[in-house]
Amino acid sequence: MQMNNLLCEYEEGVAVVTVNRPKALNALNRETLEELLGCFAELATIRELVGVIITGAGDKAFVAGADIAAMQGLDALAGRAFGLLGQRVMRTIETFAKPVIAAVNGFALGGGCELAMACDIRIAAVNARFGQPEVNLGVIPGFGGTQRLPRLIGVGPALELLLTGDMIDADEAYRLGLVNRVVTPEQLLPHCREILANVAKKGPISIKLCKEAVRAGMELDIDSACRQEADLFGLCFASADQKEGMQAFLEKRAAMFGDH
Ligand code: CO8
Repeated sequence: MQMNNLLCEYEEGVAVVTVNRPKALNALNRETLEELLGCFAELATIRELVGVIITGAGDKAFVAGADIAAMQGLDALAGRAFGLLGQRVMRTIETFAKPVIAAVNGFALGGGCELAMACDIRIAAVNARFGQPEVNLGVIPGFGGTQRLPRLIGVGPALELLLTGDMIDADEAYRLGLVNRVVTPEQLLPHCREILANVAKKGPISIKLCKEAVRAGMELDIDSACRQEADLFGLCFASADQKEGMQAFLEKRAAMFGDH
């Protein structure tokens, strides 16, 4: 697939998707969002894919938001359509069958923070900065930020970030639970790869169903979510992974799972 705004490298089970508009601090315009959809559709066809890492080109920004220049002239209908496109991208990532890690290497603002929040795991470099500065621009977050931020860090801290538009550093993002870990810029991609190398050793069916149980369950009431967990737990017993995983444990050897 020909892409003007993304780099997608695939090697040994790991895809690294880099938003590549460094002159605009990797801001998301319509074409970039459409390329993200296309890229994830292609990645979904790679059977051995263990997981995806999303990062930004250059050493300054992960993604500094939706593209303000591209949004400036939109009317209400076009603004809504742009928001819906961004939301579709975030949902595609959130419901992608394999784990997706955000390697946040600089500014993650507005749509960039929303992109990071749609990923399953967020690792930040020490120079990362997070924020939802939409109120500075006379708008509100439109790629799911008003929903994912309170779900991730709680309503009070989320509202403070959303209502002030203030930027926070990586340590504060860690303190709030917005990122899983803070590492040096040099460690960022190697650390994300290490996480996926660890995932690669696990049962591929369990990984897929575990993500599904959490992602779909978070939208349900506790009884329905637990019923769904029981269904997915049951499904594991129809897999070769469960037979191999439990047999290997009892035989005191490492499990040999199939392809991811
Ligand atoms: N969109 C377009 N261009 C951008 C963006 C952006 N979000 N961010 C940076 N750029 C461009 C700058 O215009 C500049 O371009 P040029 O060199 O041509 O002048 C270049 O990137 C470098 O930026 P700066 O010179 O500003 O770099 P600084 O180091 O001085 O500042 C900042 C870095 C603090 C990140 C600053 O660029 C900034 O504040 N950027 C905007 C951040 C922002 O407000 N993001 C939120 C955007 S709104 C959003 O994401 C809403 C999502 C939902 C939309 C729903 C649809 C309706």
